[in-house]
This record gives sequence, C-alpha cells and structure tokens, in this order.
Amino acid sequence: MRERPGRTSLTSFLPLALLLLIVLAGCRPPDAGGASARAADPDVRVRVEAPPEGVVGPETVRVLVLDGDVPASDATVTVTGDMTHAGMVPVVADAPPADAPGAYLTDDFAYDMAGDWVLTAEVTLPDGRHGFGETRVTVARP
Ligand SMILES: [Cu+2]
Repeated sequence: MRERPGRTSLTSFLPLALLLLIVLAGCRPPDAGGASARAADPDVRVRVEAPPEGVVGPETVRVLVLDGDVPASDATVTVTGDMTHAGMVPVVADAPPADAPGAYLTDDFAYDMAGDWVLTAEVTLPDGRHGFGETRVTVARP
C-alpha cells in the first residue's frame, strides 16, 4: 500500500493553485483586466497627475494626453482608482477636457478609504486608439 509520490504532490498542489488563482483574480478588478487587455497605442501618451499623498475624500485627478507630440483635446478619459488590497470596489470617474490643450480633470472622484491606491487613466481617441497611464497615491485619514 505505497502511495505514489507524484500523485500525492499533485493532489495537494491543485487546491493550493486554485486558491491562488482565485485570490489573484480577486485582486484585479474586472474593469482593469478589460482595459489592459485592449492594446495601447504607443503614440497615445498618458500622464496621470494627483498629489502623491492624498486624504480620504474628494480629489481632483489631472490627466494629460498627447497623440505623438500633439496635445489631444478630443479624447474620452476615465480615471479608475484601485486599492492595492483585494476586495474593494474600484472608484471610477469621467475626466472631461479641462483648462489646457490635452488636459482633463476628474469632476467626481473621491478616495473612500485610507491606504495605497493606483490611479489608472484609460484614454480613447476619436479614431478608437487607446492609451493608459497610472500613478500611485498613499491616502491618509482626514
Ligand atoms: Cu481599501
């Protein structure tokens, strides 16, 4: 009645692997997965600007978009805030065009928890090309 070592290690590894998969999938919200699955055009350059130290509550996030070297003022821009730990609902806000060519500002974005955040801007140009940019912010309690 000898156990086959190969079989034993496989059956003990499988549940672990499944659990790891589930945990990893949970860390990554479906929105962000879909966004990164779409190809970014290398000409669409996106910079996300927010104070690196935030406070729980409203924040204005600024996004700068270049198409090559030319500011792109007719893009559709969405900013998604994800916390770096699992189980949070992402904060999503539109960023309409702002004060300067190629600049966009969120008008309804707010941090809802203290901790580490990743802000991702998804940009779509009128011709359908995409670009992405991100920045990290540490948010404190007010
Ligand atoms: Cu959180």
